Order: sequence, then structure tokens, then C-alpha cells
Amino acid sequence: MADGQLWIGMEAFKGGTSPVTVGIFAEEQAGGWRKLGEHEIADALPGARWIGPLSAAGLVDRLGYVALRVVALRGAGAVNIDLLQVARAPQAQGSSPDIDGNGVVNGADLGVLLGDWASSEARSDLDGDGTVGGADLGVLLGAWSA
Ligand SMILES: [Ca+2]
Ligand SMILES: [Ca+2]
Repeated sequence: MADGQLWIGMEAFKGGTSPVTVGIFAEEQAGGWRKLGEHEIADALPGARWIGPLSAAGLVDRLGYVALRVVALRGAGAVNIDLLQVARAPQAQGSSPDIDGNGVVNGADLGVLLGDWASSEARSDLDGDGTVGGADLGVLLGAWSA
């Protein structure tokens, strides 16, 4: 079982003015392909796009491989993909419970976390599992200053 977090990076460009939108998919270990995001490629100069953090669970096989697929979804014309890479943090890395960085963990940090609830906002993902939820609230309360 692989855990931790993944970031998928792609650098691409296209000549001409009409954009092409591609979808980036990763193969699920359970079968099928999960759409990670879309990237509109329109510029003559390379543009980079990172998707993440994503939970590695279910996407990384036991040898550490991740299968990716890039599919043209909209538009027409040739696209140049310079670089497609996967960065992986093998251990989940959470953020500090002092979310606003003022040196204490208190109601202000709680307010930020609650405002980010159910999102993938990294600043409030204290346990590093990719989403903001009850486990992160537990980390914050466990680090409460006063
Ligand atoms: Ca704080
Ligand atoms: Ca979390």
C-alpha cells in the first residue's frame, strides 16, 4: 500500500491561437482511470501546470509506479508536451496547526480551518491526507495553546 501525496506536473505549448484542452488521468489500482484535472494549452510559449496534492492511495502500485494518460478533450491541432512528471512525498506531510503563523494555536487558526473545511486547502490539511476534515480538527485541538 502506497500512501503520501502526489503532484503531477505538465509543461506544454501549442502553436496558433485556438486552444486545446487536455485531461490528465491516472490509473486507479482498483481499475479504471481517475481524471485529475484539465489543462488548457493555448500559448506559443511553454506553460507549466501542477495538480496536487493528491492522495497517493490507490494511484501508486506496490512497485511505486503511477500510470498517467493525457487525452485531448476539446479543440483541434497538435500539442507539444515538453514534460510530464510526478513528484511524490512518500510520507504524508501536514501543515503546522499554527495556520496563520502568529506563534499560538487558537481560535483564529480554528476559524481558518473551518473556512477551509472539506476543501483540499493545504494550509489546513494538518495530517496531510489531501482534504480538510475531522482529523485535521483533532490535530489543531491537540496543539491548542491556551
Ligand atoms: Ca495561530
Ligand atoms: Ca486532512
